[in-house]
Amino acid sequence: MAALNQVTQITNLVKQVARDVGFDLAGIAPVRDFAELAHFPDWIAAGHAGEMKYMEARDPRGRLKRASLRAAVPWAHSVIVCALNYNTAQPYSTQINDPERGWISRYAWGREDYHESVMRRLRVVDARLKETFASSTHGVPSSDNTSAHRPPATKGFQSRCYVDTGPLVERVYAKYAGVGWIGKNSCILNQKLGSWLFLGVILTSLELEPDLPAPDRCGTCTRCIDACPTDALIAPYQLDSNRCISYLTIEKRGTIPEEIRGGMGRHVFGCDICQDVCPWNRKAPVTNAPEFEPRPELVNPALDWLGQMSAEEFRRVFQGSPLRRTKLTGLRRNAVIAMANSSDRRFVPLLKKLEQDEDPVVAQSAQWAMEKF
Ligand code: B12
Ligand code: SF4
Ligand code: SF4
Repeated sequence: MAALNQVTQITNLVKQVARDVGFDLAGIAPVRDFAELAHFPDWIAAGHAGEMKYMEARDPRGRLKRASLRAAVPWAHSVIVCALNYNTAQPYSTQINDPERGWISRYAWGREDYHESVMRRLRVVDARLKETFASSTHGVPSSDNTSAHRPPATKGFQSRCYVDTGPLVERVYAKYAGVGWIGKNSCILNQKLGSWLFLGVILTSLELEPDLPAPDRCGTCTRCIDACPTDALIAPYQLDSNRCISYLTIEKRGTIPEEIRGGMGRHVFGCDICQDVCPWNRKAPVTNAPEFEPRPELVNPALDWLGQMSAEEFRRVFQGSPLRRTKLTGLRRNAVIAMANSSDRRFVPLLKKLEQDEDPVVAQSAQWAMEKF
């Protein structure tokens, strides 16, 4: 009973510290092979990860690491899932229609990359957990962690923080930590906060008190599936990355297949449509995190600015920003495709110039754009 009380105390403390450092939500999930994870190997086998080879990482026995955290990290017994709201008081992409301007996803308007914002907070929670564990009687102090007679959960303390890169499908663990349900657009939605949430996780060897999974509140709605311009949501809860504008504009290197370019509209980095149309985001509150304050030039940015950007300007403007991921080539390629999709003839002189660009990906995209004009 005494041990149970301590588990409750540590669990409550973890959640309190998570709130203190600015997380909007925090919950605990046990480490299990949840039913949703059975879909992961099928998703990989169907090629829905596109060129994101890191999604296919396998253990020495050939098992997909992300399909089973239990197998990939046997010492982990609980996952602390934290969520940080990044919504700001700006219009949705579906409310804006200026042919000269493109769209950068809502999550990338701030000064700092979310990996850093979330990780910084996770580390504080983790440090507090370590401190508390060291001074508590719950589990075995590290000097005694070689005992072979202890149950695994108390064999010394271990923990690990991840934002994106851990061997787990974060959204499945977020569901079982009660943070939100998995929507038909495959995003985590919270009843009060909507889906403009970043996730971060701490794996721990402690058996913390789990939360209840969040119930699915999508009901009969299919707005996200109907609104996706490239039909990337091939069925409820199933996304084919090869068709997703977010993947194409951020992760895909080289040229983008011609047949899908038309559906990309004026998106130059990421895509928010399947969240913009979601009724649960209609009244989504705004974030308290100062680093997500939008930089005005990135909200609905001018396409000619992005299309002509130099390497030096790219480095300066996007220092510390998530946009570094697409690199200068990717951003200019995307801007050229967006110019073609805008059908605004004012871009013709610039596109003619870009047809001769020294970057072959940009030049090829500009030639295609000119053919469209
Ligand atoms: C790879 C990746 C992508 C890829 C693939 C997306 C995807 N849906 O898988 C791309 C580049 C397209 C992408 C896009 C985006 N991403 Co992303 N991405 C990831 C990453 C690194 C892995 C996701 C993953 O494991 N996918 C594998 C597939 C199989 O998982 P899944 O789609 O979640 O599907 C599960 C369930 O839907 C489930 N399922 C549940 N019920 C049912 C029922 C049936 C019948 C079936 C078949 C399946 C099923 O099965 C799957 C699990 O096996 C995670 C971080 C992480 N480590 O988890 C971030 C993450 C999911 N991304 C995030 C974000 C913010 C985005 C974007 C919004 C960014 C943007 N604005 O452009 C978009 C959203 C697009 C979308 N609708 O999902 C956030 C999501 C936060 C949230 N509120 O949900 C995460 C968690 C990053 C983070 N740390 O905050 N992303
Ligand atoms: S992010 Fe855009 S392209 Fe990807 S599934 Fe959602 S609406 Fe479709
Ligand atoms: S738009 Fe509708 S179906 Fe899609 S995630 Fe939101 S509530 Fe669910």
